[in-house]
Amino acid sequence: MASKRGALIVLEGVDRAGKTTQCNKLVQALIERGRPAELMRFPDRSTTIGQLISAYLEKKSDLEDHTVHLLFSANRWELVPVMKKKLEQGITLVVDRYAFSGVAFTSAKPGFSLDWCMKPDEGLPKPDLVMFLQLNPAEAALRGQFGTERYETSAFQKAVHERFQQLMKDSSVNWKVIDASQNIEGVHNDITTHSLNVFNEAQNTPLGEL
Ligand code: DGP
Ligand code: NA
Ligand code: NA
Repeated sequence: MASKRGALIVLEGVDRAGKTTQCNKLVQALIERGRPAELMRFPDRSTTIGQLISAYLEKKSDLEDHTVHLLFSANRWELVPVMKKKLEQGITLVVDRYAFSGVAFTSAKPGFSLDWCMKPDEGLPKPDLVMFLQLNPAEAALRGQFGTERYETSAFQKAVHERFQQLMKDSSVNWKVIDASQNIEGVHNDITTHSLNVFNEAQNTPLGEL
């Protein structure tokens, strides 16, 4: 019998909610507790598909909206063999954005249903836990200016936030809402508690599929 698998833990949220900081801190906290853990992020801009996505986000290229949606999904799919291998080796993956960002961002564009947006990600490894860093748009605005990448406008982020609220109604996904208006350590404590709670269940049940 193989040793126990790692947990698949995802952080989601609108831009400036502090996901990247919190992902890094969670990986460190898990390692300090003797649980092997690694960070992943989507989009992974290092692959060939990731470079197409990166150029699109930096507005160096334009891509048709359905096309870019499928590229983001393909970027997740191409990493699935690596993800499965690490999880089987007992490594917990802390993932900065996943399929839920895919659905929330594309469905915030006119003419895209949630259902259509979810299809390409059907069958991806299902996270044991998805934490949504909740920050209302007004508080997010206090954290400074948006960058210059595509999607980084308050109107679009507000639409994305609404789509996430829709997605969180899906009880087949283990969503936890985190109050991201707390200070960094407060958010970190909540995230660490939820993550440690998920280990027993994750290690005794097979990895699911979206
Ligand atoms: P980040 O590197 O985390 O800042 O993400 C880059 C941007 O891409 C961010 O605005 C969120 C957006 N994004 C992430 N995943 C997807 C996806 O699957 N589809 C779409 N359309 N946008 C995404
Ligand atoms: Na960004
Ligand atoms: Na990302």
